[in-house]
Amino acid sequence: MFENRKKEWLRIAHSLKPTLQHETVRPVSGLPGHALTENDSVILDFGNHYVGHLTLKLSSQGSHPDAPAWLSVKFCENERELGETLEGYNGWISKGWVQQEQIHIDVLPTQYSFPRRYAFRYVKIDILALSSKYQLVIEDAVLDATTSADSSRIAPLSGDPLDTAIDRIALRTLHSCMQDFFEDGPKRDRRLWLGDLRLQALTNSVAYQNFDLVKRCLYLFAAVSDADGRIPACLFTEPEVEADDTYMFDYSLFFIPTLWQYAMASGDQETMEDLLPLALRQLELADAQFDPCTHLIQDSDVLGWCFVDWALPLNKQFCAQAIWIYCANAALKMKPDPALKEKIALRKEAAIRHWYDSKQHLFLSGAARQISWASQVWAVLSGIAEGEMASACLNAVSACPDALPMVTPYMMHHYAEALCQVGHRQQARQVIREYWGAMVAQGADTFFELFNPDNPDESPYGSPVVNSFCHAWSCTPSWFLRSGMLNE
Ligand code: RAM
Repeated sequence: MFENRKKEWLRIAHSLKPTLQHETVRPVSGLPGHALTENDSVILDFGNHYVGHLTLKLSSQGSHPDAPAWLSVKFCENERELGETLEGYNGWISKGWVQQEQIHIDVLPTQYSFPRRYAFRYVKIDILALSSKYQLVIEDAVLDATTSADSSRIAPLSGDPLDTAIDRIALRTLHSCMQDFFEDGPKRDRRLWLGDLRLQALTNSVAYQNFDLVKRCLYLFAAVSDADGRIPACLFTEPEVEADDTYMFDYSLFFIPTLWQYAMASGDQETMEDLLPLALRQLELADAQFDPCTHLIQDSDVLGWCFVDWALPLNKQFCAQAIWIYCANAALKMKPDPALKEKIALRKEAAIRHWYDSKQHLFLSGAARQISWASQVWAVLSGIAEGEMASACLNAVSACPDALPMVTPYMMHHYAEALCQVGHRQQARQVIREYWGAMVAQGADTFFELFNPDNPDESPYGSPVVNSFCHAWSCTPSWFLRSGMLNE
C-alpha cells in the first residue's frame, strides 16, 4: 500500500534535512590549573545541557611520556549521574547507552576528538594510568554543540520566576532534542518516536517554529510505513532510513493528530492532503482490534502493544479505546465522514456502558477493572467523558489513593491538558509548577524521561542509570505557558 508514493515521500524528507547550527562551548569550571597524576579525577562543567562532540587538548609535563595515558571519560546530563556506576546493572535495556568510554593516548601533546556525539553538562575524567615519569595536562576542552533549533526566534518569558524557569528548561530540552530530526532523547534512544514527535511539534509550534523539521519527520514516518500502510512506533535514520520493528497501537494512530496539528500550526494544507490517506489508513488498521458486536477494543498483555505511560502494571484497554476515539476525532477535523462519526459514537457509548462506574465516577480498565489516572485522563481527552462527567472523574481519581499513578512527564502532559479541557486551568498550572517544578528544585537543566517525585529511582528499564535526563516529551510546559492554554 502506498508503495508508489514512498520513494517520493523519502525524497521530500531528505530534502528537508536541516543544516545544524554550531556553537563552540568551553567549560565554565573544572579545568585543572595544574598537571594531573595517576588516579586524579576532574569534573568539567559546561554550565548547561549541550549535545555535540568534545575535543580535549592534552599535553604532558615531566619526562617524555613513556607509557600511554589511559583515561576513563564519563558524560553526564545531570549531577546525579556523576555518582552512578554500571556495577550490578542487569536491566533489560542495553547498558551501551551509558555515556562513558575509556581512551588510550599514545602520543602527547595531542587533540583528542571523541568520535561519538554526547548529550551532557558534566564530563568526569578519571586518570586510570600514566607513568611515574610524566603528568597529564588538560589544556582545554572544546565542545562543538549542535541543534536545529533557532534560539533567536524566541524571547525569554517574563513574570513568575518558577514559571519562567520551567519554560527555560523545557525549551532547553526541546533545543537539545532538535537535531537532524526530533530525537526522543539525545542520550537515549536518539530516535524518532511518534509519541514524542507529537508533543515536540506542539511545543515547537509556539517556540522555535521549525515547521520544516516537523514536516520532515512526518514524511520520514510515511516513507517507512509497512506494506499494509501501518506506521511504526519509531524509526532509524542511519545508515539508511528504516522502520523499527516496533508497532504500538497508540503511536501509529498519533500520526493523525500530529498531521492535523502540523497543518493547523504551519498552514501547510498541501502536506495534509498528501498524507491524509495514510493517516486515515491507521484508523482502518486499528479496526481489526475492535469487537464488531461490543464495539470494544481487545485487551492484550503483550508489553508495549499500546504505550500510554511507562507504568508497567498499567492496563491499557480503556486508554486504547479512548485514544482511538481521540485520533478519529482529529481525522474528522481534516475530513468530514458521517460513517466515521457514527463509529466514534458507538465506541464512545460502549466505553461508557462497559467501563464507567457511576458510583465512583471512575472509568475502569481490563478484566481486573483497574483504576488508573491514565484512564481518567484519556476519558476526558477523547471526549468519552464530557461536561460534569469529565470533571467528576478527574476529581474522583485525585481522591482515590489506590489509583495507579502516572510516571512520565508524557502522561503528566496529558493530565494537565485534560484539566484545561474541563476548565480547571488554575489546577493545570499548579500541576506543572509542582511536577516540573520539583525537577527544577533538583537542579534540572533539562527535563527527564521519567520522574516520580515519590521514587527517585523510577525506571521501567531496571535502573535509572539508563534513563534519559533530557527527554523530548517533557518539553510541553512551554506549550502550556506560551500558548495561553493556562489563562482563565
Ligand atoms: C522509550 C523512549 C521513547 C518512548 C518510547 C515508548 O523507549 O523513552 O521516548 O516514546 O519509550
